[in-house]
Amino acid sequence: MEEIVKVVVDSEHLIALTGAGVSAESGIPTFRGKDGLWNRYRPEELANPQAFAADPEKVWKWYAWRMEKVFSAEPNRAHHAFAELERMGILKCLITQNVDDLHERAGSRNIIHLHGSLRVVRCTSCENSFEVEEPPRIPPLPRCDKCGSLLRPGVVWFGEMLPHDVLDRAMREVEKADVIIVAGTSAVVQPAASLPLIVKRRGGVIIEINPDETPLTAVADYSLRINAGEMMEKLVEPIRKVLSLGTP
Ligand code: BV8
Ligand code: ZN
Repeated sequence: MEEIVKVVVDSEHLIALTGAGVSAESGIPTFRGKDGLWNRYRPEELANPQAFAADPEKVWKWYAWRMEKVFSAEPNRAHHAFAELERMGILKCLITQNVDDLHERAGSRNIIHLHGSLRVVRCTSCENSFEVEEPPRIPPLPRCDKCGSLLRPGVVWFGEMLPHDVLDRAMREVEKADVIIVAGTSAVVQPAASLPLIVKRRGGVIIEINPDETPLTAVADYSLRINAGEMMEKLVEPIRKVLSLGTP
């Protein structure tokens, strides 16, 4: 633990990559875990453009259900710890694969949403895109008030490119990073899963936090079989001491 605290405190440009596991303690189901979303649904059926074109109501009902869960969930200690590390000036950027807004609601500011956000709804035809407080009631299918086309969730589906500006920002961060904390991800979805490898290839350090092993475990410098909330909470205290910051 002390070694990890030292690596984190001595880092020049520490970044984090988070996945669904950091929201698990907030009651948001993960994708590939035992109670994962993909166990009941197949991503091919729902989280891709073909599925939406084939049956927009089914896909929208699934997203409205996920939006309901996320909008009524609370950030957990993992989200709060990441926000605290940013406030301390230790965490420079938080790259997340998650489409929930729990990092924002915990106070994180410098966040890159690789896969979009359930808070965003956008038009399938024109540039219209906006944030929502509530999930849409389905049916009827939500339509754009500018052009009348179908609206869709503001997330990146499988087979869709990540917005280039988002990927550019994430690449710039991994080019600068000397340490990356990878928490709560099964590290299988591309291109997100390649980001920690770029840090590694440049001589950086990977700290993985996950109760299970992942494809990243073999290359991580530290791989901790522990829940993100527990580990992140354990990290913040000693770091605050080392930085001799008083209690907040
Ligand atoms: C793209 C938004 C170019 C939607 C998501 C074959 C080989 C390689 C790649 C591909 C391939 N075939 C297709 C591809 C490309 C594909 C891909 O990577 N597929 C994978 C599955 C093989 N990628 C894409 O399509 C991407 N686009 O590549 O564009 C292109 C263009 C055309 C054709 C081809 C390529 C787009 C990817 C984005 C997809 N959208 N989400 C939505 O959410 O509805 S991805 C989805 O998975 C979520 O966003 C999620 O964030 C992401 C990753 O999942 P995780 O976050 O890792 O969650 P998971 O459940 O998997 O794991 C949770 C982990 O937490 C577990 O390890 C568990 O142990 C751990 N955990 C549990 N509790 C805790 C915990 N950890 C800590 N604490 C706890 N308490
Ligand atoms: Zn429109």
